[in-house]
Amino acid sequence: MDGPPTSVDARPYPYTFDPATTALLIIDMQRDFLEPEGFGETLGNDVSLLAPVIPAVKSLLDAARSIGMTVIHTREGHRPDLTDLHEAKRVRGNPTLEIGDPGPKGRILVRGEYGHDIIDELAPIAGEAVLDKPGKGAFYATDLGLMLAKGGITSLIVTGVTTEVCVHTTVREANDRGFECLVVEDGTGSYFPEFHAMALKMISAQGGIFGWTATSAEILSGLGLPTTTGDAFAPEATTATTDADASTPPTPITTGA
Ligand code: TIU
Repeated sequence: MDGPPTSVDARPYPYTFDPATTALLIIDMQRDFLEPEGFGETLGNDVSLLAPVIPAVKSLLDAARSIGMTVIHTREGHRPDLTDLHEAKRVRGNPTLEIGDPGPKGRILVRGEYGHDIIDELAPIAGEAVLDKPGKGAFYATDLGLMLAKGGITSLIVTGVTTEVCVHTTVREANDRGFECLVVEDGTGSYFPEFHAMALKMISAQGGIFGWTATSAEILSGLGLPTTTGDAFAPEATTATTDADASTPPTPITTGA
């Protein structure tokens, strides 16, 4: 990954970074949020709205793997004994099933359950960190800051769900810790399209108050990697690649042990 810094067309102006000191941060692409009968659905959401995010995240995951860029997957969830679950979070939203209740895909938002894990399309492979977090932000009650410092990471390319909740919280946390953040427009998504659009605007407004936004195609182009489409806003048409590596078991990082 030696060479001049990478420059990506972005909002509010081009984002310049070194892939060697950048991590692809994939926020909470879990069955509990993207598939029926999980946490997202218990909150009353139409989880099918998040499916269009998957190809863009996959294209960046494949790109990061191909150039050896650091990849960190996060998962929102709780210990089986729920000792890390605030009462306020448990009852909030009057869900049809509460966190910890048994559901068709296992206990809702509990670590180790099928529904809590990352969707098959984006399954981590060996060498990629999997960071379990009890809150919305990826820095809260985790060792993410320590991991990034140890890896010499100063810049984050942020993808995942949902834009205005866990992605935004994490980007705000990252800003206050001195990280540069590029949020992927088609690689993030919300149950509320209007919140997604506004959340992206909030990041790049005021000269980039929280960072930058760009499409997955713009990032791939900046990295000198091929995209299958010239239409930056068509995530379903971005590069599809093999899932051959997806069966390799991940290296879980359990925080707060
Ligand atoms: N409900 C919602 O939009 N999001 C979450 O609860 N967590 C994440 O965003 N990951």
